Amino acid sequence: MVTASKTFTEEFLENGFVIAEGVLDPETVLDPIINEYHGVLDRLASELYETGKISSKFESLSFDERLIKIYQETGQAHNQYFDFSLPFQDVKEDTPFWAGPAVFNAFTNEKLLDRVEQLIGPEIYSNPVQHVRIKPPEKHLPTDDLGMPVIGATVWHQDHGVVTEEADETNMITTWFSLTDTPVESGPLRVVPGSHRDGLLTHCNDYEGNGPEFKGRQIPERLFENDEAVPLPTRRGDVVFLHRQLVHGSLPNVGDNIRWSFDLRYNPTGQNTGRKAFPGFVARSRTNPDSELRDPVKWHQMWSDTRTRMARINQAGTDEIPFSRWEDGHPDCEM
Ligand SMILES: O=C(O)CCC(=O)C(=O)O
Ligand SMILES: [Fe+2]
Repeated sequence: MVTASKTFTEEFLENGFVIAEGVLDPETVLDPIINEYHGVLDRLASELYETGKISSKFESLSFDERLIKIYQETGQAHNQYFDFSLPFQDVKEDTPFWAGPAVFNAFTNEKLLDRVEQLIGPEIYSNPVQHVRIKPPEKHLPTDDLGMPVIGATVWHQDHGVVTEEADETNMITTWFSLTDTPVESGPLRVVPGSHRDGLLTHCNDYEGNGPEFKGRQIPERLFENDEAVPLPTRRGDVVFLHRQLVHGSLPNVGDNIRWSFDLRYNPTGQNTGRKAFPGFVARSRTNPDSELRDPVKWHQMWSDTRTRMARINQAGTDEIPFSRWEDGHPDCEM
C-alpha cells in the first residue's frame, strides 16, 4: 500500500514536534554567531580576571576549553553572560546579557520564518521567551551541593507552562537549533510524541518525585507517558519545532564536546506573549512589512531598556510583575 508522506505541518500537528533539516546555513548564519560569542567569552574572562576570580584569561585556549576552565575555576556556570534574556528577579543595571547582531540575524532568518509561517501563518511575532544554552560535558563541570553539574539536563515541562495565563490562547511555537552537531551523547532535546494532545499538565515547583537531583519547576512523570520519550539528535543547521503543549526536556551532556543550542519562540502578531515584562517584535508581516524589525541595534536597545525597568522591580523577593503561573500545593505535586 502506498501512503502519501505527511507534510511538515501534518507531522507537527500529529506528533507535536517536527524536525526540518538544513534550514540554517552553517557558514553564513551559525559561524557568525560563534564568532560573536568569542567576543562575549573574552569579555567574561577579562571581567573575572580583573576581579581576581580566575588565575588567567586563558586566551590561548579554544572556546570550549576556555569556557570549561572558567566554569571550573569559578565553580559556577555563567549562562547569563551569553543569554539574550534576563532573570525574573534581582536584575541590576549591569546584569549581563548578549543581544548581538549575528544572534538577531538568526531570529529573523527568512528560511526559519518560512517554516514558522507554515505552522502559525504569515503575521509572525518574536515571543521574548528565548534562551541560549551552552552546556559543557558534565564530566568537566563543577557540581552543586547535591553533586549535580552546575548546568545540565532540562527537566520535563511544556513551554505553555513557562508563560503566564494571559497567553493561554496564544498559538506559540518553539524553534530549537544547535550551533554545533548535537548527537545523543551531547544531550539533545527529548520529547514525548503526541503528548501535546493532553492539554496543559501541572508543573510542580522543585518536585522531587522525578528524582531528588532534578531541580526546578517540572511535570511529575506519572502525569504523562514517560516511557515513550525519544531523543532528538540534530546536525547543525537543523531546526526542531515544538508545539507549546508537547512534554519535553533534554538529556545530560555525557559526551566530549560542548552542547550549544538556541530556543526561540514565535506567535501570531497581536496574541499575548505571556511574558509582558520582556520585549518582542514583529519578525514578519505580509500585510504590513514596514512593521518588521530589521535593526539589531534597536533590538539590543529594547533589552537594555527592559533591564533598566527590571532593575527597579522584582527585587529581593517582591514580584510586581509575576513570571510564573504555578503555585505550591497542587494535589498532582504530592509524592
Ligand atoms: O535545550 C534544552 O535543554 C531545553 C530547551 C527547551 O526546553 C526548549 O527549547 O523549549
Ligand atoms: Fe522548553
